[in-house]
Amino acid sequence: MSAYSQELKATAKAMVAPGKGILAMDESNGTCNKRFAALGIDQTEDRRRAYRELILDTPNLSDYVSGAILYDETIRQSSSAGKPLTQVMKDRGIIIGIKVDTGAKDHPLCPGEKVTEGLDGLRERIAEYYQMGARFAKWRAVITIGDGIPSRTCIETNAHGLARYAALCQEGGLVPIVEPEVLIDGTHSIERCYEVTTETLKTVFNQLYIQKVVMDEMILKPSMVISAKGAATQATPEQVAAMTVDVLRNCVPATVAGVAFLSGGQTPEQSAQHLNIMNSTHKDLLPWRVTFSYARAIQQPALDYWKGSDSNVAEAQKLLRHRAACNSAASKGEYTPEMEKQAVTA
Ligand code: 5MM
Repeated sequence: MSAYSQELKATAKAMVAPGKGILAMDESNGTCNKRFAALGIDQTEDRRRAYRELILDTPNLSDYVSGAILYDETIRQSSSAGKPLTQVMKDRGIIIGIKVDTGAKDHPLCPGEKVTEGLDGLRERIAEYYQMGARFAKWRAVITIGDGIPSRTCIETNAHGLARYAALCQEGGLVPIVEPEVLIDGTHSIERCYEVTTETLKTVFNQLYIQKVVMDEMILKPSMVISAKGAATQATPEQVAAMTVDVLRNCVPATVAGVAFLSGGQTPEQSAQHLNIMNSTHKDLLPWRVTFSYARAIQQPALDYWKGSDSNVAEAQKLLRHRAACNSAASKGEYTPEMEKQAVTA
């Protein structure tokens, strides 16, 4: 048992408090720069800092968001006024989270597959992040569906990595967000996604058990069961919600503190709609709080509007808050498509 056990349980509970989700803003510099480049925004440390300040200093964001996942560069940065961004978060009532994996690299001997790295020195990095105010962490593993993949090797390696990471986090006082993402890329059917997500989650929870990870001191961040982007037939929102809930019920212990989905390339509206159906139609089947931990599905409209210009900050913050509000409603089963049409005035 971790010396931090009571604190971990309280943090995990707060992360998935009713009406709250977790904002993912832990894009590595490479990913952030790619998104900036697409909009003609300068790919500099200062613009990344300004963008992250825009997000974290959004008024009333904590009505909808419990915590935010940062990248290592961000947790060390300060606002334009010289206030550490971690202090901005504390002042705004947002729990500090940190991405601790060092990225998905080519999996040896498994063509087309990835293994997430970052275990070396992780105990020491966790201790430093805890000192800096972080109270939860994230590690993302990716599983690719394709011709003859995923391999059993890839699923096992990634599940083992996730479990080793989660155990180190709990030892060091950070609630682990365990993120096994089955990618939406490709042409596979929703049935194939169901099959692969089942095998992945069963393997991940077996490894978490072997590594003694405590269920009510962790959050699962899964992908939804969905047709691939290039699939000839696209499943309906009702099918996505029903099959996702079915997989979770078959694979995830009821004692897990919460489930917070990634959006994985779905549009902002789809991400909200799918989450909403799970929390309305299937509400009585869910033993956990089921919420969001989206990045693109919350940030994209704000980023598109901001375009790197300081004069656009206030309007971009409204767009960000609006998406957070839509997803907060979806986490309670109260989202309606009409919310999308409402003037963004809040
Ligand atoms: C799957 O990506 C995570 C959730 O984001 P979406 O809701 O957009 O799918 C996200 O937290 C991701 O792990 C970060 O953006 C970091 O990604 P990179 O590729 O920069 O490590």
